Amino acid sequence: MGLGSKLKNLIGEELLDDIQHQLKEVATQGLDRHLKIAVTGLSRSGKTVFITSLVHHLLEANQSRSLPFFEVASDQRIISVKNLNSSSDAPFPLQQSIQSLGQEPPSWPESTTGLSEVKLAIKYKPASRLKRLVNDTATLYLDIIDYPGEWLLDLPLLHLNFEQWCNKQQQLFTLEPRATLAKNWIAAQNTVDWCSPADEQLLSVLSEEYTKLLHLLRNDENALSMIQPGRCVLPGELASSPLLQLFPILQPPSLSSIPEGSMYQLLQQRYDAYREKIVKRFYREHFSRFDRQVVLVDCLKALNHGKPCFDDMKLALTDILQSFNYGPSGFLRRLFSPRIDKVLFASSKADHVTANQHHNLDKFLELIIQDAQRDIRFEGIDTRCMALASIRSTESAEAVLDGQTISCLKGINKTTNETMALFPGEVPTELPTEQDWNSSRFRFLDFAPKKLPQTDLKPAHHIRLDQALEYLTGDIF
Ligand SMILES: Nc1nc2c(ncn2[C@@H]2O[C@H](COP(=O)(O)OP(=O)(O)OP(=O)(O)O)[C@@H](O)[C@H]2O)c(=O)[nH]1
Ligand SMILES: [Mg+2]
Repeated sequence: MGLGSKLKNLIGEELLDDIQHQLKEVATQGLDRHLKIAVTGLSRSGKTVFITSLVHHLLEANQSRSLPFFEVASDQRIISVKNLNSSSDAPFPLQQSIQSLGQEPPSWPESTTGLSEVKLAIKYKPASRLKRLVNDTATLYLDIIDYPGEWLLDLPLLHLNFEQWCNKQQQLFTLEPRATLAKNWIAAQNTVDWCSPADEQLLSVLSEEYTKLLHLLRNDENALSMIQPGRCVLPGELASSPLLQLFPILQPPSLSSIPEGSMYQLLQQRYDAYREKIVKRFYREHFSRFDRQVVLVDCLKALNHGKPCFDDMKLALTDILQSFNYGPSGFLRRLFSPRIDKVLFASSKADHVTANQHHNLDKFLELIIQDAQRDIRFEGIDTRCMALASIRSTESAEAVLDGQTISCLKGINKTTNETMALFPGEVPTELPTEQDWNSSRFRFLDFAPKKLPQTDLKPAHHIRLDQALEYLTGDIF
């Protein structure tokens, strides 16, 4: 009997396979690993706060006990975590964000206007005895990037040509409140002959008006998500570039061929250049080769702003996630070949509801991302939905109403700065009815942050951040 068969008899086939697999992994890769996590989310969904909190907790993970469900930390196997940001061209403003959350009074970090990255080296003791035979310690190099949520909406443009994009936008602009808000802009568009020679002056005026319209659609009152092209509202280093003088034609002429030098052709060329030079470059440089993804969704915003906001958010997220298209034949895979194997859908700001509503929040999140999630699962990628708060800003409280004890929240109102206790209401687990949408039933308040200490972090400073980390990275340690 050969050695292999003897071992198989001794320890069983499954265990032997597992050992062989681990040895092979160690032999081919060593113990150190690189992991790139893509943090995805529409604007104001909580990406920067998530990254700040995650990194802050990780940097303290060898001494604080703030991540009980993150096994490598709770087993006290983290030796040290180092911030490698000094080697980066565009370092994530971690100290600035931590300081704004730790000052008196604390404030949320500013909305992101450009790209930045975090690089961490996490040195730890491997859980597997076998791996420890090879080496006592191992290092996980973790890369995360932060960018304005608006830029994410450009991703779906990569697989639409100008004509297809115009058609999609035309349908979108028939929906309310978009149709009414865009009335003047649509009327101005309709007076233009798109086959006439390009008039740069006119295009500049129309694109300026279009940018103003996009700002109106996404403001706090209208809260729409499907804002394209994203760089028109957040240009970053491209401010005043002619590439951004771009908008869809809502009544495109029926053309067998596009007249040379026409208005139509110029817009089409700008659209193509925008896709090639800006969108494709951004995704090639920053979204290629990521391994895992977090999709942050502000479900409570969708509930607060009613059905048009919910529908628009659902559409935007589905479009974005379908564009990531995780399957082998997906267009992103063909372009950039990411190797993604796990996607965490997280409903951010779970501290805006009472703990007994977290399960509902998970369910409601599923309603928003169900189409995208189905596609991703179909490709064999592991997904999970989870409600979390990167920085917990409220405390649980109880109140007695008509002899009944009800769960409440205590926190500081973000707008008025007043401390208040309130019953925030229930999160539905099914799609609200027309009546529910119209009843103004959902009014979840935004809270100011609670002061975040520089050291001595506690589990009470977040909700489920540790579970998110365990899901995203736990298998590596
Ligand atoms: N209570 C609470 N509020 C949060 C939390 N995370 C984010 N917020 C709120 O959401 C706002 C937006 O969070 P950001 O992290 O800046 O969102 P973002 O996705 O980076 O936004 P852009 O940079 O504009 O794309 C914050 O200013 C807070 O008001 C959280 O964990 N708890
Ligand atoms: Mg941000």
